[in-house]
Amino acid sequence: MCFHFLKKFMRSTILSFISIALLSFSIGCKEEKKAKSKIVEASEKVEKPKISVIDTVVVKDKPEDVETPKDMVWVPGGVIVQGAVPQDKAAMGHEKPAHKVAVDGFFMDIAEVTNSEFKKFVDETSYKTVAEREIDWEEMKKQLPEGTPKPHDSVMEPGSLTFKKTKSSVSNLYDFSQWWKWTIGADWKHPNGPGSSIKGKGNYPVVHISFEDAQAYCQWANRRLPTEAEWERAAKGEHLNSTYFWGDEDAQLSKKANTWEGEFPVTNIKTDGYEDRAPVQSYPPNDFGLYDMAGNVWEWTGDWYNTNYYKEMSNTIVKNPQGAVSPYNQRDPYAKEKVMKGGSFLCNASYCASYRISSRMATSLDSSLEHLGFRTVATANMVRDKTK
Ligand SMILES: [Ca+2]
Ligand SMILES: [Ca+2]
Repeated sequence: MCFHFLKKFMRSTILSFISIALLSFSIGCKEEKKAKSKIVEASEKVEKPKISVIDTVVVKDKPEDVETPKDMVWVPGGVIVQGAVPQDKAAMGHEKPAHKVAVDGFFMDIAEVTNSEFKKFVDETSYKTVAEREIDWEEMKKQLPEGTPKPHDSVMEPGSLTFKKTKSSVSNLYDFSQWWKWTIGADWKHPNGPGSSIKGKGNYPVVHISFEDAQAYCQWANRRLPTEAEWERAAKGEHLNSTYFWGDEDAQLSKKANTWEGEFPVTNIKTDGYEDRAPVQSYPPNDFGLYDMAGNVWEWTGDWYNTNYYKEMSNTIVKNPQGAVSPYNQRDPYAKEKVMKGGSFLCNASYCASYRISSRMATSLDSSLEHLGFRTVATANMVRDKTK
């Protein structure tokens, strides 16, 4: 196999495997504006959630018999409108239509899970993240068109996706391969690839975490990932009808969140103080005391990503919705993706503005990226069970 062919092959195969929700970038970004009609025409139906009750009686306040776990806060239950608010000009098609959901109160980590916290889990369990394992071709090919040939063994070594600034302006922001690089040796302990480290960065968010890795951590910690509805309820705080957790003013962004400032992906002017990840809690919290619900790193939710889900939800009020029953992305029928929320240090107004509350992206289950982490939640019952 000649080098040129291999290189091309790596791009088409490895990158689509890792899928970065590239789709998501395109869905979440400019291309979406052109593709609204296609989404409306999508033919695949979402199965109706089993719990489609019109029951809006929720657990609002923290039960008195349960102590708030360390480094968590109680997110009060309520009926909220999930999805784009009318004044949000950057809202994408898959954030619409907005629809009411009823969510019971729950506990949530005040911050993204940090390197120190993840290290404790790994030290106790010897867990190996997906990015640290050889690529499983049998799993990989399930997310690729039938007949896709197996890549050379040299590109099946453990690795993850890292971000590299471009040297000059990018005219085609759809082509993510210009700034995302498959990097052998990149993982949570080497977030920028071989030679980088997390030494002295215990209070930074852990990244290069796949969905499976996040779930394994949750199981160890007796927690779970939030649903998308829970995450959005938590992010809103008392700002129930705002674009951002602080209101609708763009001008406050630099003081409120770690995002990309300047021309993406070539110049970062760092008005917010950070070019890539920032230590957790570097910016003010939202109304509920939750930090970095906008920016810093994207956060996994437990919900399947299905491009038709919001449309199916528009005429009912579901209590504690668990997301779509099955994954579906009309742009990539092979993808099995979960929803992630909050945006990251790479989000920019010219591109995704994904630090907005209703913003969402999709990432395939086995993907890991240097801007994707997570935080955990627990119900009152989960905390009770743990303290028994
Ligand atoms: Ca920044
Ligand atoms: Ca975040």
